Amino acid sequence: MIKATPAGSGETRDNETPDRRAPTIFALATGAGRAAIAVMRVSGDGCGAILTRMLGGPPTPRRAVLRKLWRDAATQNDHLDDALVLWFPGPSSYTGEDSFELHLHAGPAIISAVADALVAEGARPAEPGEFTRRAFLNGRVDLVEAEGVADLIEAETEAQRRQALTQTDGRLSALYHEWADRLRSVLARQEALIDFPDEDLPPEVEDALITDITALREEIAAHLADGARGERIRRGLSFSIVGPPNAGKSSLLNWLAERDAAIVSPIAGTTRDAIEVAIVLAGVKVTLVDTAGIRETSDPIEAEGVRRAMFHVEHSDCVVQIFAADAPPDTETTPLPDAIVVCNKIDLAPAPARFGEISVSGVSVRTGQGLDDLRETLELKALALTSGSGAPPLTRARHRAAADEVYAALSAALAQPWAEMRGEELRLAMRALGRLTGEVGVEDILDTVFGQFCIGK
Ligand SMILES: Nc1nc2c(ncn2[C@@H]2O[C@H](COP(=O)(O)OP(=O)(O)OP(=O)(O)O)[C@@H](O)[C@H]2O)c(=O)[nH]1
Ligand SMILES: [Mg+2]
Repeated sequence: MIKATPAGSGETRDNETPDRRAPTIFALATGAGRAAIAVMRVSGDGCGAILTRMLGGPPTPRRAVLRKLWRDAATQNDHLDDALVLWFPGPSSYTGEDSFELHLHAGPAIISAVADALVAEGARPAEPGEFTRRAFLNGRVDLVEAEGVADLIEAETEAQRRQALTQTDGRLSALYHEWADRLRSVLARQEALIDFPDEDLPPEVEDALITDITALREEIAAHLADGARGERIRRGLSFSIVGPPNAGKSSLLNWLAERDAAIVSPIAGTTRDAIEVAIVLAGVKVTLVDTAGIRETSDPIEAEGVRRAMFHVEHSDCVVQIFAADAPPDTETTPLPDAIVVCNKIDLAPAPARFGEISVSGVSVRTGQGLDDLRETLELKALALTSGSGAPPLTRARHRAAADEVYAALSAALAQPWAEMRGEELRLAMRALGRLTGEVGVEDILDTVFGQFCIGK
């Protein structure tokens, strides 16, 4: 017998919709501030009635029509605005519910009068993310796609925009769904092994099962090991500029940032704090960090600056190690691991070709020599840190945690000699994957079991 354990079902979207009625919500879809047009978005069961009250009736679905907007169209009481109206009856709307958009003149008095009228008709202001949350609850998007919508709105750079699109258009979800399909098939076969232990199932069945679990586990491991590429694109990279005092760290930061973000002076020890500036390199968001010159010092403030500089050496995605041509490092000093090494002030003295094993980029921030080449080197580094195989990358800590869990459960399944125990680990993996997209329940697994093996006896 297959035991229909209800575990996991409490984590599906079902528990969020005990009430079938969707209260009507509204929000400005456009930003606040002076503008020509403001778009008011409304969604929920009351939409049809509101359109009747304010327009005299819903217009043709999905067609933009210009209408007079009234507090009460029947009595032609209180003309609010002339608006472009779009009516999206459910379920084929963004939220899956009846919804409409009002393209209003963006005056603050118009917006608040329309909001008042909507409240008078029983609607309430939407919570943050509530439209997309409803889209998820109504099965219009899965969790991963919903997160992609948030990222798309947040996207500041080319790389972030492209990555968010792979999420909203379902490419990342497709990958997770493909894993779920394979896991479901493995689990179904595992259930068969448990249910028919005495029947003559050929040993190849179990061998193929182990092979499939191993293959899926390796694929998830590769996805996890993908250099945190997606998370890096999302939050941006950090590059820190470190080196001895007066090397020209702040000068280089200012040149890359194209503004005087940090104070430059001939006094050694000018920069005492870490100064962060956001720039874009090859379409990737990069936070550049200028740091205090690293040296022995008895000044407690400067010493704290040096400590912070060392922190950034440890925690940056890339370190730009810089020294001045007229004050090259002594033979004891070694380059920082994986650093991009820069020799500045080549207007004063020639740059050495190498520092330890690393080749040196010679520049002069004063004359501009070598700076374009250095920018290109930094762009290539930003690209290298954020590009990978064609597969859509993992983008969030939540996905990483779930994928880690799936990986651990599959590893545990492979280590299990007992079929029953292996089945339990596979179910754990399935549940973790279900949490990722927010949609796999136990019924889902049972359907596949019955469907594949005709167990209905
Ligand atoms: N000749 C020459 N001087 C430069 C060059 N780049 C920077 N300088 C000068 O070197 C001095 C130190 O520059 P900063 O950018 O403040 O150096 P820093 O590494 O930030 O120094 P601290 O903040 O003290 O650690 C300033 O007087 C700059 O004008 C260069 O390429 N050539
Ligand atoms: Mg400085």
